[in-house]
Amino acid sequence: MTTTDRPTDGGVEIAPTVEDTARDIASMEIRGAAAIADAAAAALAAQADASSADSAAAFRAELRAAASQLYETRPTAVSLPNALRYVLRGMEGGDVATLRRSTIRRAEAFRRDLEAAQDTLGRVGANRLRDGDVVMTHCHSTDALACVAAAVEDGKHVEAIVKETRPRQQGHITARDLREMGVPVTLIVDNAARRYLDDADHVLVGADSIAADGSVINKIGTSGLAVNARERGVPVMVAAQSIKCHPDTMTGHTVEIEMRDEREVLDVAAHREITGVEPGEDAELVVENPAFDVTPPRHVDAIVTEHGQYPPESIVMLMRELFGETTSDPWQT
Ligand code: RI2
Repeated sequence: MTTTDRPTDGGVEIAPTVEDTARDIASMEIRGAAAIADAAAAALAAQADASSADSAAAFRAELRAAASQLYETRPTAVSLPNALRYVLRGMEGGDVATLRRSTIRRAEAFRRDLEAAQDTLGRVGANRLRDGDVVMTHCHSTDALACVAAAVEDGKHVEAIVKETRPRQQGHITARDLREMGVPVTLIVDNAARRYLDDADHVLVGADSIAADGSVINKIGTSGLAVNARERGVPVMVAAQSIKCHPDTMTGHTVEIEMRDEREVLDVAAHREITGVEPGEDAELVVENPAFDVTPPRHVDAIVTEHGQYPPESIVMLMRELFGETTSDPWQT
């Protein structure tokens, strides 16, 4: 693609990598809060690298437009705006060459820190797992799996009960990753979770966002699992790097829950079978597909981060340290 063919956003040139990344995040080719943040930072670096801006102001405008496009892809995982904010705040310099260098360096630092944070939190989380423990997982979280990986590295025998996680069945990815670690896996349908909780020592999940009051926003079904786990006396452990902390919730904002396409739940053929007509033609059949839910802090035992383990009600202390009072979105200025 030549420079003149490139898609533009409000007259600003957007690099093809940014377009591709935005599309892949929206379609969930790239998914998982940490992977989304990593890809977004890489896309901003690609934008900086590809930029043909002829002034510092034009360069900054390009980066803001790229960040805005990435931001619009999915609303719930705060790791995405946190990544964009981190990279844009590191843009420094009065000329294009310096701006380019600082932006790329900042994106690289973000990606390195992300990986290191996951390793560190994995070691913290592993301390909660004893030799012979069984964890029950929901969806696919690389932060949660890092805890199991570190426990296995420590020589502990860990087994897993893996919920398949409708509608997209990301539990299959979890089962694959765990088997690669040598962890024995029992795969169950979501509806079997309560029955199998009696065999589990921990519920271990990730998070897309953590609110200042300690609420955990994670894949739909997490809150029901946590309520059942509490009733069964099984501790709920949330593995979440600090980039999952949602700064806006410190000032009273709520986290938007993404509603995804109904065809993830009911494909066209199944829809036809039920209604006899095409999707959208029977106004009385409504299919809802929320991607996430909110687990209140009283149903969570510990949030494990790279800064240590927190009771959910104390996570706000970490958030104050990390974010101070600033929660502005630099791509909107
Ligand atoms: P890591 C995923 O969301 C799941 O809800 C998972 O628990 C969370 O992101 C965190 O994943 P989705 O992108 O960052 O599959 O721990 O909708 O990998």
